[in-house]
Amino acid sequence: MTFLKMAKAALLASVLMTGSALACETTLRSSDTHPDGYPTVEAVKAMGKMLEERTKGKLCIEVFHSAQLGQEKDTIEQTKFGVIDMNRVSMGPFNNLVEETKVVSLPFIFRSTDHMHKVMDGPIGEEILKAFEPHGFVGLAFFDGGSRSFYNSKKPITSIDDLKGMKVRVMQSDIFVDMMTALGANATPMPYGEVYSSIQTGVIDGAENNWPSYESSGHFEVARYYTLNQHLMVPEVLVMSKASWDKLSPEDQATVSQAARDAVPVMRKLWAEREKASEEKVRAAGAQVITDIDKQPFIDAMKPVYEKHVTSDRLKDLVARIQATE
Ligand code: BDP
Repeated sequence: MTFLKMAKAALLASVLMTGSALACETTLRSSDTHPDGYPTVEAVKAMGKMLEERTKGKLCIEVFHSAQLGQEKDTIEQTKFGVIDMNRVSMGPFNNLVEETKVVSLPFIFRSTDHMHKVMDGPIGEEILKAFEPHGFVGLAFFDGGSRSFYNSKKPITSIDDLKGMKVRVMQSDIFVDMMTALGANATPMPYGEVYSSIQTGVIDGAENNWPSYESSGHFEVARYYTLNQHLMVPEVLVMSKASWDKLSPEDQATVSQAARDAVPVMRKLWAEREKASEEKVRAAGAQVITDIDKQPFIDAMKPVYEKHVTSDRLKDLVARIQATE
């Protein structure tokens, strides 16, 4: 063996030992607030595997889960500036930046999961993905965020009246603040990572989220009353920093785009399984679930939220088209 061959063999051995991410020419850093094993985290990992195979080890993804890179609002900023390459976030914290994300963050805008999938998989979804670009992001794909319901540490919520005066955490977007105000509650916008201790110490009475988040965050341990009123169905988005995107060749950009889209069915399957498993887990742990709830008064109360936020022709048109989607 020549010296060069020996050096190459040693290098290969060390690369194999230190894991595949390092073997890649470029490793994209992707952020997620959720813990390892959560459907969004696993879907981006699956996308990374596809990317590594399809680019023959040129491009890989490393997922920094559990908010290792920060809370969503901060990581969105960092993604804009290319400090983070990719980010999987709820569209809520994007509302004040990318106007189009507001329409899919409106309470009761979607009639069902099927309706949401039709909209997000179709031309409206494509338009919303494109809307990220002028703001420094490339929209890659949408993931499911389930439907969000109220939970709290005080009492079962069986009607709007029970929410009156309650301090409820919402994601950082004006839409959600106005939604709570319209329901007579006190909205407290704060990062996801602060919710558990804020409920525990009584800073807030509760929050709202889907089954997997209610479960994986441990919020069910401190807020055991969960009311299945399903007021929001906010899709999640996987974005790439435009700065990182521009460093890729057109071929690699196309491969990234396709791998992100191919991760969607993976995500949806994992999501459906996790929704069930999370519900079972929190019920078994003693969460009190209120399923007998009339949603109509909640829907009716949202009129001022639509009036305040759906003002431009662009948003009016998007809302009308979403509502008309069968
Ligand atoms: C979860 C979303 C996550 C949000 C979180 C929140 O998946 O992206 O950060 O809600 O409430 O459902 O902030």
